[in-house]
Amino acid sequence: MSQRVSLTQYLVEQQRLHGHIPQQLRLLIEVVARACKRIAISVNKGALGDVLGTAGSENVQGEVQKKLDIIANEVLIEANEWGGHLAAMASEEMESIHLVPNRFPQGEYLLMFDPLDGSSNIDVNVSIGTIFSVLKKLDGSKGVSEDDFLQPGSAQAAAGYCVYGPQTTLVLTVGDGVAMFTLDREQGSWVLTADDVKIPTDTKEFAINMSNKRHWDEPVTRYIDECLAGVEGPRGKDFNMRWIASMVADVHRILTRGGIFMYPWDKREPNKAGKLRLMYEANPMAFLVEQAGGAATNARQRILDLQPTKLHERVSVVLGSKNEVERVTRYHVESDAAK
Ligand code: P6P
Repeated sequence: MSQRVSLTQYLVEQQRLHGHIPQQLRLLIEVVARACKRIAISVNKGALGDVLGTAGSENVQGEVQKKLDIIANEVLIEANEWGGHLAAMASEEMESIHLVPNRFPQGEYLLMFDPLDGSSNIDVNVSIGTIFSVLKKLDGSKGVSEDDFLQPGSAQAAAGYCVYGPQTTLVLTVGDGVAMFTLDREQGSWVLTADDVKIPTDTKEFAINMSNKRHWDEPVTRYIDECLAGVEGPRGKDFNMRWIASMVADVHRILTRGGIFMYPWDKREPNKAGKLRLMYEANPMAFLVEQAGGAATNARQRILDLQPTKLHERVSVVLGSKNEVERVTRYHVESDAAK
């Protein structure tokens, strides 16, 4: 990519070419991108800043909050409150929605985020990230309530993540393909480094937490055992495994070179559909993956078709290279039909 294209130039060009990035959405994306730059500064401080370790509190998920979870959440709230593009926000770190205070102009968009995904990796210097999803407020709805957020992932206006790794990279879709922007630290600007990102339809690389194997449902065990059987087995090829325990990093690898990511339902907590959250993890990642030619299901249905019933709803996730996701989904459908 010869000529450097900034995030703003990219968004203006997308608006000129495709006309579906209204001013408010463009401002929203640029504000979120600026907040991610601010979070990256805190992440990169590590032990040199007061950002490592736990905050001594739990979030609505019952998870111990890391200091950076809270810092990142506050950065996103403060950055997005005043611009006039939002009506409300929702976060993995907050039990209920956060309304834009009346002293600020009210916008028409709803922003959801996991401010710092992969927190268990913070203290060991492994890639982590921020995930965000954008919806429009339902037409004609008076005020804003949690119900306004309960829209299927197919309604998203935009989605993306920022991965804080060897590079700080913002990955974005507004419904017309996937683009990647690398942070130029000297200039402090986002530079377009990949557009029209495509996930290969086949892969030899799977990502799953193997330590949960004894808890999996039969179709998951069948699929992974076939991968492990390698070239002598039914797949006729050897597979590699990766598990970073940071969804953002695993998805970034899949967007970059293909693969399949699975966090399926398992017997440990049978009443929970899965570990990952639908509104601000599965939906934005599913939007990105589909826009890059991949697939994303809950092992039976397309994730973007799921009708949410509550803000912090959990879901089983199978996403990545289309042919592999379809195979896993088929195994679940066949298993259900045989019951
Ligand atoms: P486990 C991080 O906590 C996260 O929500 C995802 O980013 C990641 O894929 C998953 O949980 C890791 O879960 O059970 O392997 O620690």
